[in-house]
Amino acid sequence: MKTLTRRNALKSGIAGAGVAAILPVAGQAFAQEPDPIAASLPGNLPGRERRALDGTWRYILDPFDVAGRKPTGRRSFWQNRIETAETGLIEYEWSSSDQMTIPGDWNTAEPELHYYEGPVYFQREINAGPRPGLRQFLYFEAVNYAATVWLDGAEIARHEGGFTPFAVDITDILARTGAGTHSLVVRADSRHGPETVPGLDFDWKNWGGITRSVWLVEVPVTFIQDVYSRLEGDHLLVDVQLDGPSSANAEVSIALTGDGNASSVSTDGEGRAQLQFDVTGLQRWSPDNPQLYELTVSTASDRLVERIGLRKIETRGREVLLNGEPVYLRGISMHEEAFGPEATREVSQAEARALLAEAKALGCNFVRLAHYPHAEHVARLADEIGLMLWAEIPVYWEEIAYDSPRTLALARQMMRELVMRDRSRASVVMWSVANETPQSDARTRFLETVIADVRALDPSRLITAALNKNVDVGGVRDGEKVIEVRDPLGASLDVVAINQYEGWYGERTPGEIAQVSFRNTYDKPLMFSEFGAGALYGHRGAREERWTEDYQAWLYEETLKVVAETPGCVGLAPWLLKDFRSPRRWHGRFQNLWNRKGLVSPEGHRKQAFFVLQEYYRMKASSA
Ligand code: GCB
Repeated sequence: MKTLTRRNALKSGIAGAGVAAILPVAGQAFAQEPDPIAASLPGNLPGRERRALDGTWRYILDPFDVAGRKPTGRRSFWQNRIETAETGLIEYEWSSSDQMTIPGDWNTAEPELHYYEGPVYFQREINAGPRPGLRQFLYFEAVNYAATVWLDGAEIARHEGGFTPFAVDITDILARTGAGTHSLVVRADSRHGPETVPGLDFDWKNWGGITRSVWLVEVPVTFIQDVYSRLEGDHLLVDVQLDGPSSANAEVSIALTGDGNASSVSTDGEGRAQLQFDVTGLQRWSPDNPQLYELTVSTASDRLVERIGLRKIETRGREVLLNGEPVYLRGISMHEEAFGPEATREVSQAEARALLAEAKALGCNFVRLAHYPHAEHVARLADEIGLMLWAEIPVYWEEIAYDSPRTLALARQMMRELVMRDRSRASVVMWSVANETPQSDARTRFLETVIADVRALDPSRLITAALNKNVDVGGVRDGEKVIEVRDPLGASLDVVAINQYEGWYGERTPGEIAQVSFRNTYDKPLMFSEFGAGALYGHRGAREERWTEDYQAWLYEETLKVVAETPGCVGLAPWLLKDFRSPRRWHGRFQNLWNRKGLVSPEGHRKQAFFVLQEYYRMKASSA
């Protein structure tokens, strides 16, 4: 167990920020303030020796949070069983508890947990022991929302944030406890509170549990903790960070397939090295040509292979340039939910591929991953099949405590965990710091702090946020309604993005959308990060009738005309690819606790609006 030091925080990339890697969890979710526990997160997980701890776990539900509130005696679920000495009464024992498959959300796994929000304890046994010359980490890809981890009854980690990974170094523990069977217990608490991220109100289902894979990862004692590569002109810059006792002044070498030249350099006293390659003759990555190269990083004790794409993303005035050429973002927004009548939070590689393939079929070159970090394999798949991505943290709507230092630290931590995980993915072209946040000084300061972190961690990508179109409504000009984008946050963004729902929320019908025009007051690219309408698949009728596919298609037709005419508009990511579960969608006939703004139904049936957008994208692609 390691306590977070300032050095760890610096090493992990935010110079001077002093952000704890693993934060205390909000009062709502935990009774006592836990000690922060941290470990270096081994980056580039798929390139590592690792054993999945997925499969059957036991679980115990604690709906009244008795163990969290009074963590003693009879409800110490981190023990294997509790037996009262005097009476011999067994209060619980893991070996007779219910079973659940991990990864997965409990809402899908058990019908009676469909809307459960609260703590659940999970347990499984792992076979492990000391491994000479190696360090071992327990690595959690995601636990929603707050996690506490115990090994053989001892607490070893806490983490808050339902969508980013965390790891704990268990080398020393295994050295003490020895080889054999160890009991691993995880408490997942899916409740949100006034200071959590997201806060108490959000438009998606709060899928709880160990929602992504758990791994036992092995690395050499001194290992390559992080590799960050990016294009600078015709050079590939590669930053390498070693971790371990022999990190300083160690030789690091790098090779790239297709290049033939290897280069090597020594790390500095902090275990850091930067290497450069001339990649003039190599192909550039793009959605049309998703060429990947193998980057091999080696040290005396470690070797890591990363598949990377070479591409440059930047802005010039009101344009976005991909590899120096203006690009139009033919996008769609998407939640992380698998196809199927039930939907699930756990999206396997195959399911992610199916979702991205549908976006490709729509004619997209861009996907907005809303509203939180999606699984790591999504960006890797997008690298491979050729899609640009927008990646976002769930600073969402107004119920975020913009004045709270705790909430700010949490948002910074989430952003850092996301950026560190994905900053070598060519597909990721934009980081989004927020969605539809209310304008206030506190909000703007909060987000500017997050933005400054992102610029320090990754100067090679664009920064955006989905602004609320209610930013400002300009006056009526020549019978036109001009909506001006003036949110002060725009000053700190590279790409100004707006969500607008003309024709759905508000007074106008789709037929009146043409009366509206949008103007960006910033000399920067503008994109429409959302628009849309609810439609129940198969419900057909007059186009004026809400909830029909016809209404949705009409709204798309009319909105696309306005989008096409908006000056400086670099693209769009309408809301959204597939219908998704949302408990705040109450219409009994049309919604039934689903948000129906998908272009395809939960089972993947295409609605009429799919074809309208597909046609627009065909036209845009052929005129590019
Ligand atoms: C929005 C939100 C999105 C919602 C959508 C809707 O503006 O960003 O999360 O799901 O509207 O359907 O109302």
